[in-house]
Amino acid sequence: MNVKAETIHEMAHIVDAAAQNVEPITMLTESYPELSLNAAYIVQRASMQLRKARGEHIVGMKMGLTSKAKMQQMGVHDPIYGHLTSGMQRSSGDSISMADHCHPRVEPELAFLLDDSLEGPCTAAQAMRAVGGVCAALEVIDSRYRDFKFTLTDVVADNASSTRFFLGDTVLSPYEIDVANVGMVMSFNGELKETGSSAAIFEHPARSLARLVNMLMLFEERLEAGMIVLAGGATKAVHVEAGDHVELEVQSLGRVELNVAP
Ligand code: OOG
Ligand code: MG
Repeated sequence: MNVKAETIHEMAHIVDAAAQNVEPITMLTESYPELSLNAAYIVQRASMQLRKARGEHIVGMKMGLTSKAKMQQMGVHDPIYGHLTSGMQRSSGDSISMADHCHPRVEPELAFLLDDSLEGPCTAAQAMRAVGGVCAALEVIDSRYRDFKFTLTDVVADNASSTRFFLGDTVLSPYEIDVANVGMVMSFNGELKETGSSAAIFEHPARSLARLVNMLMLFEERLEAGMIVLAGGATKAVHVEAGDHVELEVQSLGRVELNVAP
């Protein structure tokens, strides 16, 4: 990494301010062409420090771009991870406000609740041993980049577009359901929008979890017991508008919903 610490902090402030002020920015790689993928992950961590300084704490992590549908939609073909903070977490049925977002989209997801810590190297099977519960999840993403367009490096620096996430109330043991292939139906205002299966997430969402753990090895980090991990959108993300009611029904795991304030 040959980007100066000072420059890392400058970039972290830029993405953080864009999120706080709800003002889309041009891609960091346009102003900082020297930004590498690894340095972008350092910018992501530096931006989490800014959130921590405001009282948020890390509650988990998310994988992104883990399904073909998502990769095609964004034109980015490598999986990425981001951090989830206490400030991003909402309960099923809560509302988001358009005023807090540039151009929000929602994604149907599965969440893993970890009973044990996990460190790499690790396989999907080993990763599943640490999972105590699985639940349905809706993730709201909101790129801080203009027109929701970015390179792999840019989206990583922007904490993988994370903004809000909602977990369903039904938590089952991973042994009670076929995690590899649960059906997912996402509706807007009672009208069907996207259907899919957890199989779209790396063919098995546990592979997404293992991939995350292995990616964290570069930073000598691990996942801690109690963390929430979002495995990635099973379908493409769909933009929302004021007044929308979004509902995700996941086979065996029930429903998770959110409202976009009118
Ligand atoms: C990046 C975040 C992708 C997912 O589930 O694939 C993501 C983006 O598309 O803005 O959260
Ligand atoms: Mg997602």
